[in-house]
Amino acid sequence: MSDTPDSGLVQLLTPEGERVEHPDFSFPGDDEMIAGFLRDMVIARRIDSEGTALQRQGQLGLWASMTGQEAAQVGSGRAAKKQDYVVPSYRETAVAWVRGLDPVALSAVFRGVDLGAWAGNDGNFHPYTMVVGSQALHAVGYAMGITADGATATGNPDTDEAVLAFFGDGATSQGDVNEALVFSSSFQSPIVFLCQNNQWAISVPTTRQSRIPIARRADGFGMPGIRVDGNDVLASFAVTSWALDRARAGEGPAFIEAFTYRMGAHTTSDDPTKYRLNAELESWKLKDPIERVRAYLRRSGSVAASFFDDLAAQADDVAADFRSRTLALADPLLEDSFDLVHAEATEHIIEQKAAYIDYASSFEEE
Ligand SMILES: Cc1ncc(C[n+]2csc(CCOP(=O)(O)OP(=O)(O)O)c2C)c(N)n1
Repeated sequence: MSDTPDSGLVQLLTPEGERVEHPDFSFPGDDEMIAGFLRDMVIARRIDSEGTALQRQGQLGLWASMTGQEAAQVGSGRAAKKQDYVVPSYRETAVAWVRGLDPVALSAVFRGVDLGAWAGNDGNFHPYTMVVGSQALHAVGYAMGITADGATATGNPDTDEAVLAFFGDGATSQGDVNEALVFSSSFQSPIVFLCQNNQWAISVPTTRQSRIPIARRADGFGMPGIRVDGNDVLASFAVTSWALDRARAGEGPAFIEAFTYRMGAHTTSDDPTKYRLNAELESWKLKDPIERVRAYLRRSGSVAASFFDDLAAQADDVAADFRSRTLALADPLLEDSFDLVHAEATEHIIEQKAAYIDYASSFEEE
């Protein structure tokens, strides 16, 4: 692998929407599956733009947009099986969508009305983690637990479990992520690390974080490191499927660098025009993950002419529902947060909850 920024990428669908061969990876699905990927990506982008609009209208405190990263998220998310456990960071809107999480669970967090976030068993999708990179350690701990439970490497690919953990390029500079990589390798845990290299850690470019392609760091931890074109949903699916299959089979962890681009701001609190050149954004627009699949399906003729308009209408419906239910979210009851601390409340937690309710009701009497 050479060291130029976008070298060595696994690609199966070009920006022009043409299928290409790769010596090691191939996409196993048909055009119906590809149309399903497009559906996921279009709807996720629509949820994303609605989330940004809701924040701009003062309805959310913050929103972390993932526009531009749909292929990395849908391809890898769809590669995870139902029994796998998925650990996101905080901008995995499209992964949440493909795991079946209600998008309102995301807006509730960013509206500040959800104290504990969704339970991890909703779509086997762990709650968002705002502390950069810390979830990599939680994910490895979970993967070690899967091994301890004997829930993996039994030889049954329909039930064997693995973990798929997401983080950004900037997170690879965190100690937590490096510790997670060491531990997973030492214990050959069933985990796949999915680094979405969206080129920027807020205002710090990847090139300042790592002097070599990030995937090459995997060598030092003793696991395979693969760079995939993160704007290519077919390649993202193929590479992540391969890595998860080997993790479930007991062959240890793998590291995937999905080379992609955050088209919008880091979050709604950020202004990327302060540090990013417009020419860079324009060049990445030509690699838009959605447009290349649209181009492929148009050319292949495998979907009806009405497919694209119907999909846009469907995405608008999802967004309208997302908006109305977000606006209707109730304020949380603080006492509910006690119920989410442990699977079964301890005596101490029960006491604390009762004391809190007692304390809170003392104000109502005033
Ligand atoms: C431990 C920690 N340090 C700093 C921050 C502030 N912060 C939030 S996001 C971010 C950049 C993360 O960039 P990257 O890992 O590339 O992920 P991306 O946001 O691009 O998806 C930083 C520094 C934080 N949330 N947690």
